[in-house]
Amino acid sequence: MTEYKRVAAIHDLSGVGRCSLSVILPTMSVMGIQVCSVPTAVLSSHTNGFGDVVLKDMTEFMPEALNHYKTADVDFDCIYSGFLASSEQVSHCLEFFYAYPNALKVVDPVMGDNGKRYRTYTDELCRRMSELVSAADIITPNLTEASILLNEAYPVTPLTVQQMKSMLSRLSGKGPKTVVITSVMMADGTMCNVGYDSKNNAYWRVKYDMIPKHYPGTGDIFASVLTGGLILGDSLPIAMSRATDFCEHTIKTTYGYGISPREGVMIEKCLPMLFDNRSYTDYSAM
Ligand code: PXL
Repeated sequence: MTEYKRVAAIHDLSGVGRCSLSVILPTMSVMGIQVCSVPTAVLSSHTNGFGDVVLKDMTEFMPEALNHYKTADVDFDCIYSGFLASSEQVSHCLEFFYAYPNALKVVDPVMGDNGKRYRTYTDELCRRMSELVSAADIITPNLTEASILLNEAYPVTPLTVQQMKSMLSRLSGKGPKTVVITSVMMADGTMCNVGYDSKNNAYWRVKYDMIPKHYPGTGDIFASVLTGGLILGDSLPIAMSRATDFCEHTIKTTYGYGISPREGVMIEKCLPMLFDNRSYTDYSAM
C-alpha cells in the first residue's frame, strides 16, 4: 500500500495567468497528493488576454519521460491530462494510459470555452481529443467542449434536465464511465456543474452563484479538486460538491478584489480551504 497517491499531470505550464500546472500543482499538493508534471508545452502565459504568447511545444519530451518512468519503475495512481499542444500528444497520452492500466484515467478535454475554441486547437486536435476521451475513465468538459465532442452546436439557450441528462449519457456512451460537465445554465435559471455515474446510473447537479466575469484556469482547478477528491475516496456527488465550492470561493474572492480576469483566480488566498477534508453535500440528484 502506498502512503500517498501519485498523479502524472499531462498539462501545459503557463507562466502568467494562473491556469493548468500553475494551479494543478498547488491544488492537489494541498490535498495531500503528489503531482508529477509532464508538460505538454511551456508558455509565457495562457492564450486568453496577454496578446502574443511564446509557446515551446513539448511533444518529443512526453514519450521520453514515459520511457524514463518505465525504466525507473515509477508507478502512478492516476494519469490526468489537459491542454495538449499537438495532435501527436494524444498518442503519447494513450501510451501513458496503456503503460499504467491500473491507474485512474482522467481526461479534461481542454479545447475551448464560452462557445469558442481556443486559438491553438485545430480540427485535427479536436478530433483526436475525442479518441482520448474514449479511453478515459472520467472526463470533465465544460459545455463548449461537451458540444465539440458530441459534434453539436453550442447551446445558446438554457438546458432542461432531460437535455442535460442526454448530453451526459451520450458522452458516457463514447467510453468514460463518469462524465462531469461544468458551467451549465439550466432552464430553471440556475448555474450548475452536472455529473453522471454510469456504474450506478446516477445523475447529479451542484448549483453555484453566477458571477458576471470569466476567469481562465477555473476549469483546471475544478478538475483537479474533483480528481483529488475521487482519488482520496469521495463519491462523485461529494467530489463535485467539494470542487464546485472551492471554485466558487476562488472566483468570489477574486471578483471581490476587482482583479482583471486575465490574471486568473487568487488561488493563493484560498488554498487553505482544501486542508478541510470534511464531506461536502451541496448536491442534488437530477
Ligand atoms: O485553462 C485552460 C487553459 C490551459 N492552457 C492554456 C490556456 C488555457 C485557457 O485559456 O490558454 C495555455
